[in-house]
Amino acid sequence: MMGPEEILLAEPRGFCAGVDRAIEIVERALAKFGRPIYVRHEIVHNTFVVDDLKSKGAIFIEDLADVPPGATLVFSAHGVSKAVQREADARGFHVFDATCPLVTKVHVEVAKLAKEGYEFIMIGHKGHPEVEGTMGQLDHGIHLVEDVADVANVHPAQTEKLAVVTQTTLSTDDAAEITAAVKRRFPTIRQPKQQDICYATQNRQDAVKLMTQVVDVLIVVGSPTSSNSNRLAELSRKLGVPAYMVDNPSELRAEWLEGKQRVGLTAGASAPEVLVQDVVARVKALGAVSVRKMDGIQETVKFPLPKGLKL
Ligand code: 2E6
Ligand code: F3S
Repeated sequence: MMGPEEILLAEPRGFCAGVDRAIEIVERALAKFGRPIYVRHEIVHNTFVVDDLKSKGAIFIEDLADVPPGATLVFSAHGVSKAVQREADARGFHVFDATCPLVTKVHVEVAKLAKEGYEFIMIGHKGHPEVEGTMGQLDHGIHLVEDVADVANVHPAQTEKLAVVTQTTLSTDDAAEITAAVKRRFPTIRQPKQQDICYATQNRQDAVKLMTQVVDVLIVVGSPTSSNSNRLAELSRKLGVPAYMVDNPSELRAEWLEGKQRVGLTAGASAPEVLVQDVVARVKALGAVSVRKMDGIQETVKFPLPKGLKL
């Protein structure tokens, strides 16, 4: 059976501005305050990133009860609920908030409209920390729908003031379909001026769409917990191209590439480029001779660091 001949790299792929910033916050906190630095939840959903920061002195916890008094604490890029924020304040931790500014934007919108009397339909994945954080901006009046079927089962207290919000890393196609169902049930519902799905999610999914027209198989570098990475593999499969996720290059299996000439390679927004390059080396070792970058848009988004960590 023939092995791979060509590798096509998706553009854009890998780190987004929110992930860059979140990792930088932990690194700078370590440099400025010394180890340990406590981080609530994986700073981003990537095993390599988390292990690297652990080796530098970060301690990852889920429960604030595991943070000693007086410690420095970083909130992950996915954001936190008001309850978590309050608890951290009450315990007097020195907090740095690595919530992606595009997640914070959704939190701010929810808080603002809630003051005006709005209730919300949130489209997202139950149990995901971003969904917990966004829903936890309010103590009531925010109703989660995960799919079109859920839309029939939400029961807001009133329908005059309703707004829709979403998780930032959804499948753009699924979100459009669910939003359409929400609008059919609540025709006057208010939508955000600009969608909540972030630029990085949109761009990585657009790149995979283009790529599936020319590749025989897609490899996605990303951890199993990463929502945006999972959406890339899922999209490829939906478009008829087999896709596999690898958390690290050793997970790549030769049989996935048997009989596949062109191998597409992309990475979720939390997956480091070193892992992509290691996968390239492995696919080359299996026979690929050329590596080509797809054309794609160049991302220039950059977010400032929080006060107290700037150089
Ligand atoms: C924060 C918000 C959105 O699982 P998900 O895709 O949300 O998270 P990561 O850590 O894989 O990606 C970055 C991110 C952080 N996305
Ligand atoms: Fe932010 Fe989107 Fe990245 S919400 S952390 S820019 S995937």
